[in-house]
Amino acid sequence: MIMRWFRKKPAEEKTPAGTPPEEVREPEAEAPIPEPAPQPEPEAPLPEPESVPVEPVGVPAEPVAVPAEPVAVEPEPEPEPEPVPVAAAEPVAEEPKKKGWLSRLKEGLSKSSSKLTEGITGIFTKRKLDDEALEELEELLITADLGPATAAKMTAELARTRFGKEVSPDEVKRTLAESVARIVAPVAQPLVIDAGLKPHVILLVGVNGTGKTTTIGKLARQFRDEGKSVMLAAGDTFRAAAVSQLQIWGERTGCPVVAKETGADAAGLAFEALERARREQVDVLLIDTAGRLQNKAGLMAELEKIVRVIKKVDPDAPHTTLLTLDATTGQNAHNQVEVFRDMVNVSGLILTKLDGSARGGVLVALAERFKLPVHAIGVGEGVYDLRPFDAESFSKSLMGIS
Ligand SMILES: Nc1nc2c(ncn2[C@@H]2O[C@H](COP(=O)(O)OP(=O)(O)OP(=O)(O)O)[C@@H](O)[C@H]2O)c(=O)[nH]1
Ligand SMILES: [Mg+2]
Repeated sequence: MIMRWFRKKPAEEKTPAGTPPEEVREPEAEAPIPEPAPQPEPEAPLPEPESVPVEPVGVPAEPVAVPAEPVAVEPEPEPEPEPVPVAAAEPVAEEPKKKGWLSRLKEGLSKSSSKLTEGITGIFTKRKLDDEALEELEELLITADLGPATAAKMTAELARTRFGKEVSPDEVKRTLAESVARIVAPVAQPLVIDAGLKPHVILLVGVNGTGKTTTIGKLARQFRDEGKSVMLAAGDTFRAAAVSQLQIWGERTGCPVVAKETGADAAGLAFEALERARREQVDVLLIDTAGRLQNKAGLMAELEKIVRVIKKVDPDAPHTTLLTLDATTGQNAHNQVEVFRDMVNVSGLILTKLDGSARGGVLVALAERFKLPVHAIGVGEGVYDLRPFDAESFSKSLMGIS
């Protein structure tokens, strides 16, 4: 049976919210993320590609089906953190009942929409839709990160029916919102969890700071609210802080976290997590990964290895590979899609930090160019600030239409 990961009735009406982990950093600045500064790459901790740890950490000994390959046994298995009881999980930081998700979305997109609506009002107050106005509009759309191709397409659509006529800013906004909705509708696809898979494996990939770990926490909350059992795997073994950040999300959402010491083999950890999730018949396994791009070859090797190793447990896993993109990076997001699409089989996108960005238009350009499903958007750091991506409400919110 297939189930949607969100329901019509917003989860926040039923469940108290959590807070973002203490570890979380300040929201990113408006400027595009620069290429990460070179740092020493922890090549050393990565064992040979085909070595697979067989000792599940801290779980009852049970024969593990290991592929017929050389096997590296972890010398000193780390005790696995105990699953946290659901009841103990919920410090409440938000009051989600106060706001409906539409107003939250609108508020989240306000930086992007105010830029667009102010620009449109400036161009179209008592003005005919002539070539000059179209050019100004096209430029505005480009500066709002909709990209040259999308901007040209949208202005052409407007010109087709309105050229030479006097148009009001509201009319322009409505027409543009319709164009945006048409462009993004095909990619607005909810993330579907296959209840027949135990677990449905979701791998989170993306550049550092784009919101992988936070998105895992938000998704875990939503799946838990739907009554699913969820396990988290701290596949970013590069930094100790990354592991503890995920553990905090695990506590707050009542999900067990499979983690190992810093520098442990991420693929081995993912393998163990999947074995355990299978044994425990967990519905969803969310695997976090490191996002450093300073050594693209190293990252690619690690991600490919994670995928290769978990396929030994389930040839169809990961069933979903989500790329998180930080909306504040604007056009840089295009490069990130290209890079990660080449590394792993990205099945869908999650655009984060739309709330902190005037560059929400980039989503439209990405939809037009890559046609990858956009499953959800992040409009804040809170646990409920991940919204399913809906074409109509997004396009209206982006154009500041009630
Ligand atoms: N405003 C806002 N902040 C967000 C959103 N999503 C994530 N963040 C914040 O962005 C920062 C980075 O998020 P992480 O989840 O740690 O990003 P990451 O991709 O796991 O980063 P690495 O582990 O370094 O690769 C944190 O401070 C988050 O709270 C969002 O939708 N809106
Ligand atoms: Mg992280």
